[in-house]
Amino acid sequence: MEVLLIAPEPGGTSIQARPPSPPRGLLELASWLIQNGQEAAVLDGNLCGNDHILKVIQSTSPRIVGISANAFTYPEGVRIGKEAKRMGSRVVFGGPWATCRYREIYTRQAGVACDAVVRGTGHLALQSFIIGKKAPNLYDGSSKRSSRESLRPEFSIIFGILPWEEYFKAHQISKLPRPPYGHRPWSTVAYIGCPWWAGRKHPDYKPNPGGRHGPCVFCSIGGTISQTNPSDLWDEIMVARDSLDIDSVIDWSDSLTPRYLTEILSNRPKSCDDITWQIYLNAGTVTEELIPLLRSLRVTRVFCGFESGSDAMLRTLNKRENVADNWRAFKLLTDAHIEIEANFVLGAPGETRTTLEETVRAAKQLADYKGERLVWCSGSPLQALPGAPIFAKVMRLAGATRLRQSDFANPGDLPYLREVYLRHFCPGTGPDDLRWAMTELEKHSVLSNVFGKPL
Ligand code: B12
Ligand code: SF4
Repeated sequence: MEVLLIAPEPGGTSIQARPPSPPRGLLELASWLIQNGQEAAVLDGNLCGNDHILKVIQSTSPRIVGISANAFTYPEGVRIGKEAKRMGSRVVFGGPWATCRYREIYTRQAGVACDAVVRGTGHLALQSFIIGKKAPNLYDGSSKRSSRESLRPEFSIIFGILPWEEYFKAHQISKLPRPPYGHRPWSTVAYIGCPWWAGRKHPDYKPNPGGRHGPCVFCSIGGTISQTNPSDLWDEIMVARDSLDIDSVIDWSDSLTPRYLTEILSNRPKSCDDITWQIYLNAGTVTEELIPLLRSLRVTRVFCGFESGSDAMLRTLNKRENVADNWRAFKLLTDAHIEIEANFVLGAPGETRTTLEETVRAAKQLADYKGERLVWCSGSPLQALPGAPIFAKVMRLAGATRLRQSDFANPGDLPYLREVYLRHFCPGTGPDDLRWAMTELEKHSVLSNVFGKPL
């Protein structure tokens, strides 16, 4: 085999249960390579297990192994990379963790678990790696820095469906499973990036009424915006419906804007009138004018990061919305019979037991609105991920204590950073209070996990 692209299964058990959601980045890369005459396959450890991946590497000896790494899958990626190198493959890392920690990864793993690291969009850099050429965002130690390339070449996603079929065959899936609650969804990420990162000149940028600019402090997705052409998006959905019998779309884009949603709706082919959607929205974009658009698009569920029930915490997080905005968005969606998944980020700098209590009360107020629980309500402790504004602050503190920034190549250090963070930024609270708030918030969920059994 020429190129094997791998999404490792994360180690540990802290990951939320979700229906199989194909690793879109890798499938796009495989699709791009195939359209350019190369042979490529994708294996997903979340479906087949990492040990199976190791067996496939042993039996097929791919010339190139590409490993996608986020903060939670990187350690397992290193384990797979080491084995692949031992078997004689050339190994390249990419993905969100690799993008942020490329130099540290290379310094520690070159020759052991990898040969190069790609930052940002992978298509052209991966192709360069395969043919032994250089690319600005392909780091192999020969230059001091690597750029964070943001080029996502235009290519037809219809052809891109090919590795999807192969992907499902490789994992012995003939149809996408239907979760016990909801529809049989197709996963898309139509709008990559966020206007809050992109800056004032971007057409979707919305000023912060509080006067501050920049992204939410915990957000690491970066600013480059890449928006799928809406008619290509519908083409992809139609192919997925015909070949995999999907009846809905989950779009994971963090910031689908009203402008882009309007474009999606106005490009909808007649034959897709019955497709339902589950999307992420910022509470601030949910207005009375948006509701008819959401209904026409048949949006059945909205994931909304309300983040906190305390205005002070929302300001610290640099959210555009205050508690009243969140409440207004919630009522508009609920009155329109759209289900809501409410998420809260706990432990922002300055969080105390009192602000956590405000959040728990706010969630109860939402759940009590129509006398029903929320379809999903959860809180997660703020995690300082590389690339997020809060990360630099935590690293400064960590550097002053035990870790140097340059050492930080191992996501195993994240719990340590959390501890540093809580001690310095949240002296008024601690892990016990956070656990208490998480348990209280979950009580307002209908489901025990997002697509799992009702409680
Ligand atoms: C969709 C999504 C999910 C989905 C589907 C994941 C999947 N199977 O792909 C679900 C809900 C399952 C999910 C789960 C989780 N996710 Co998630 N997810 C996303 C999201 C919104 C979009 C990812 C995506 O598909 N992008 C579109 C594709 C085209 O881009 P891409 O994947 O980045 O790939 C491109 C490049 O990165 C690069 N590339 C990627 N891999 C490789 C490999 C090689 C070899 C090369 C050369 C290049 C390369 O090239 C690709 C094409 O340009 C991102 C946020 C974002 N906007 O990126 C978070 C994000 C990736 N998730 C994140 C996290 C933390 C998680 C969870 C741990 C959450 C949790 N606590 O449960 C789990 C982990 C699950 C797992 N098994 O790994 C973080 C990772 C942070 C970090 N620094 O590592 C992100 C960045 C969001 C954030 N900032 O918090 N996630
Ligand atoms: S968390 Fe969402 S709204 Fe905030 S900066 Fe990130 S993508 Fe944008």
